[in-house]
Amino acid sequence: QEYIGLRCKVVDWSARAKTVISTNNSLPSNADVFMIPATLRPETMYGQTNLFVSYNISYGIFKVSDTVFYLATDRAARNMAFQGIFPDWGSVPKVMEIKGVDLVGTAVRAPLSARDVIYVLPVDTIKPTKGTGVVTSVPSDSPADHVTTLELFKKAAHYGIDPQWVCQDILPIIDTPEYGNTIAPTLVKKLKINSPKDERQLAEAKELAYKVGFYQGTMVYGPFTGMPVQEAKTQIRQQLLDSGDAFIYCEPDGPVTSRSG
Ligand code: ZZB
Repeated sequence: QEYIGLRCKVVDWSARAKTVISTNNSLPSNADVFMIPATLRPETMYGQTNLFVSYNISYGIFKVSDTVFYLATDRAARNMAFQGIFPDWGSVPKVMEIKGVDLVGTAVRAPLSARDVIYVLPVDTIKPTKGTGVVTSVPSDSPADHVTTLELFKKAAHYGIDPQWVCQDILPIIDTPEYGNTIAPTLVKKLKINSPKDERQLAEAKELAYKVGFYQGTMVYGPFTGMPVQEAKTQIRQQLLDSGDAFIYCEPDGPVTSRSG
């Protein structure tokens, strides 16, 4: 599987992250730390509203250069070590660990997002065996992201988050003949999905959203407005790679069950 890893620069750590980082004392004071969501949909990056991390995952911060550090799971870093992303091929330059729960409320700048800064929120649907364990939320085009956003806002107190961190914007990015210009909310209504726990319907909605967006979608936001998604996807991906805002991150095939956290 070939993802792109998006470099989302931390602009303000959550209070808990600040404590963990200063106690740990192994990041230089001038460090730029980037959280790295893995995505297959670069064309939707304009509509990013939040980053999701898992409560239960412990993340690593890895050294890329004297001042640049990436945040992802250990598993993702082990893969990155063999893709020329870190300085020494095959070695994992781990500097410190931080739990997902401590990252919640951190503000990041996400490349291409229409929002200036977006906030990190906790979810429990992230699979530790896929991607980087960090997910960027696009509620206009990802049904799961849309229902998760609604749930987090509705039950902010329960999840221990400030409702102001939940970005409720749904920006039209892709227009489709059948499902309009915000495909995820349309599908969520149509399939009567009420909660992030409706796994079966969400899987169906996800597949439909992928297919319809890719084959029938036209961009309605950004410099590629009017272009079919099939063409714009390649161009936006290339633009992100050329600007250095993203890099290619691949995962080997094979049973994920044989590899641990
Ligand atoms: C932004 C985005 C926008 C995504 C969209 C999807 C959609 P797949 O096809 O199953 O490989 N993702 C990445 N890592 C994880 C993880 N560890 N656990 C759970 N979800 C994860 O899924 C790849 C997509 O799943 C990635 O692309 C990421 O969300 C999420 F409009 O990034 B995506 C209809 C989907 N639309």
